Amino acid sequence: ASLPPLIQGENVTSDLTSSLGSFTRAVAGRSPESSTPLEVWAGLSATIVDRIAEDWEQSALRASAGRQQHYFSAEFLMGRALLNNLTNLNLVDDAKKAVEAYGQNLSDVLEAERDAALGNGGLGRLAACFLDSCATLDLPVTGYGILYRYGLFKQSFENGFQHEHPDPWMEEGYPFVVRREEQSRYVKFDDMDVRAVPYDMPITGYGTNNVGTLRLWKSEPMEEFDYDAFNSQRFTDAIVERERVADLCRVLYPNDTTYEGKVLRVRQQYFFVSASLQAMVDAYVEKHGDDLTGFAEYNCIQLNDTHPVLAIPELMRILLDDHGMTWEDAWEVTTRTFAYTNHTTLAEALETWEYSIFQQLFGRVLEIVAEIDRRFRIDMAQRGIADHRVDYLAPISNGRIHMAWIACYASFSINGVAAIHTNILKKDTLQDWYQIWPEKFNNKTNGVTPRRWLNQCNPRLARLLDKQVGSDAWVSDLDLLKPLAKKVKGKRLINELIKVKKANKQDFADWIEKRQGITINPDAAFDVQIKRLHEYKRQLLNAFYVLDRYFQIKDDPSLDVTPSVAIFGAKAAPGYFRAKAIIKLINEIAELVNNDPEIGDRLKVVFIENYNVSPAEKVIPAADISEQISTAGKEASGTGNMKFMMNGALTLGTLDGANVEIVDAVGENNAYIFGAKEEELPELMASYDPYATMEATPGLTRVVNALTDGTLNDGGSGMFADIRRSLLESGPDGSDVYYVLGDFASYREARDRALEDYRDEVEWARKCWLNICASGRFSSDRTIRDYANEVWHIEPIEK
Ligand code: 26Y
Repeated sequence: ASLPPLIQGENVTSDLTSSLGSFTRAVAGRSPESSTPLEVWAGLSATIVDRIAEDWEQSALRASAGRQQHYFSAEFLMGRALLNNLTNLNLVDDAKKAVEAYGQNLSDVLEAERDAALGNGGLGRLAACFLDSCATLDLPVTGYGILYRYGLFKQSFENGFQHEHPDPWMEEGYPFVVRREEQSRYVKFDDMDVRAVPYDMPITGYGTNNVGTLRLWKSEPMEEFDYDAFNSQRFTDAIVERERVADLCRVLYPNDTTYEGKVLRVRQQYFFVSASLQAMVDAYVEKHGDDLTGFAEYNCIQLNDTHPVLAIPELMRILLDDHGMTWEDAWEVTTRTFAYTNHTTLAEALETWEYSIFQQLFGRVLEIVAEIDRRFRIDMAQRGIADHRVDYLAPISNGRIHMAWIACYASFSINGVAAIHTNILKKDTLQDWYQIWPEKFNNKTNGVTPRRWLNQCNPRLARLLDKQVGSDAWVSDLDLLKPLAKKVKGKRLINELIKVKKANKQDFADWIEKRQGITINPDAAFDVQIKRLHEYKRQLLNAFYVLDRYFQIKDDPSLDVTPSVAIFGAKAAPGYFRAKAIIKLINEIAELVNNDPEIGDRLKVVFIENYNVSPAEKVIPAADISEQISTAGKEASGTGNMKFMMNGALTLGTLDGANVEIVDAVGENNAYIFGAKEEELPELMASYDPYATMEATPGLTRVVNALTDGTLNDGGSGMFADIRRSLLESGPDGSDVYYVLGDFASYREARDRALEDYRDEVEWARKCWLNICASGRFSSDRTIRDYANEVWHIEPIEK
């Protein structure tokens, strides 16, 4: 059910119109009529914060009355906020009228907003979806992270190469965070003291007046004026010192999956967990007095991967040093407070820090980690665990601190993010821990919020679902779509679905034409792969298919194939050479294919520049085929796969991550599954000869040779030869470890079959409908309910 407006009918509009006028004049210093869309955005956003302020205050009060959950994450990939809030407050129509009253246009105003890109990809976006679900479900949950001054870099293509540019996302002002000066805390490092100032963002829910909080910490100098320093020759030193402190939060590290032991990064991690824990402990003391033995009855902390794991020794430090607890009591509290989510099986993503870094930054925390290590070794010896195993699992070994091991030891819950991923953790990545503490392990398959990823981004489909369900209740209860599956034979319904998809595709075609000057045919099949660029995600496999199809049409210019558009969106970590090579390769293939008149509409390639949350909201509703083609066992879950399913695109994928559960939900006939399975790969790889495989697969040699035979030009960078080497050469950096050539034939067969099936418009749309109706279990509401009931043990707050 939707939220009743605070004031009914016309009053809401006129009220909103007048506050929009006031707030816009306040931020822009001129009338809304002559303001830019960005200024009207700022005015409207401030209007919204003004409207929710009281509910926000009340919600925080109610939440603090009982047991609370705290979500610690170095990343929150929020995207845009205004439309999300307008929708939740049921104010979209009124806002439209208010904006129009000043001769402005709501969609221009909404498009003026910048994405809050405080995250790299899946892990950060998951945190954002979780906050949305927590607010909607009235759960007492607060998010804690870092207010990065620069979000994830902006990507441009120059000559087909990726270039990175800074993203000063809040430099023109950002109304959705409120500075809470009085909630500041001090964070001490051995070489500097820092003031942590929280900026709180309200998180509205759908159909509720509960408003949650995302608390983002900003680092500032301890004192506004260090008079001694400023009144002496040390003036400039003092200024430099101020900047060093502000540097701490300056930038989001753009690596996912490749770990780098950067001192600044560990500083960021300690900074935000220390400030957050201090605030939590202070709040507890204020309510319950300074005996902290009951802390874990009222507080639970979910660690989003290992990035916030320093919270474990830091809570120990606070309990021991600031509150005089014994080690045993403090450890008891700590081990009942933390729960840990793992997001990867890739070895290169596991965080380990050099001992010397801890020594330099926080000697006391290191002492505590060393004591945890000492007691861990005794504990293990008593359990009869062999010395070499103990050494491998210990918090400190080989001069390094192992964050995942600290997390596994101290947390009462350890979870993976899809069924297959949790199983891999148990049998492989974390097998020793599983043997010792099987009861800690549980699975929480990821989910995505149907508010942003269906209701907001795909209004046409949303209104069709309203009609079928009889209300908008599905928006906060996605399982209501399940019984609609039986309507799949209804001709009228399926025709409406076809119309919805067509209109969405036309919108996307218009958008990309305007944005990048590429013309695409909206009747072609839109085949979409959008995600970070990584070898394991195998954008290369997709690119090879495109190249192969290109050669096939060149061989036989009259070839009758289903017209398709291969759409990519991906950023590569700035230091990840091979990922950047694959971006250049796709851009070169696009150049070749799109400019060949003989190819025409049969094949087009689009690379969405600067892919982010907002472009995702444009392309997902328009997609026909969802590319989820990682090497089996490598993608922990994936969440894009779920967004596509919800919007009626069919999965073309391997049995990896949550794809396994998607196929399970929708049935094999309604997805296109290919490739080696996770359990088959070890044996396949043992005898794998990529060169022989290439030669034995028709057409594949020509594709691989195109990398170096002059067909494609890497601008003299040597990048394409490097890609070829990674596939064909033996040795640790070669041998096609992601099995691209091995899966090619099976992938081509499945994609061909999907494109063939696409020709039967009605049959295809039926499969789409079944996907939409089966997507309920991939709502993050389901995921959050499971966390709340099985791990967090929290209840919706009383209103
Ligand atoms: C340590 C640092 C280099 C680092 C920074 C970011 C390591 C990892 C990450 C981000 C990882 C990430 O986004 N993982 C993805 O998490 C999603 C949400 O659970 C999964 O769906 C997806 O499979 C996984 O790759």
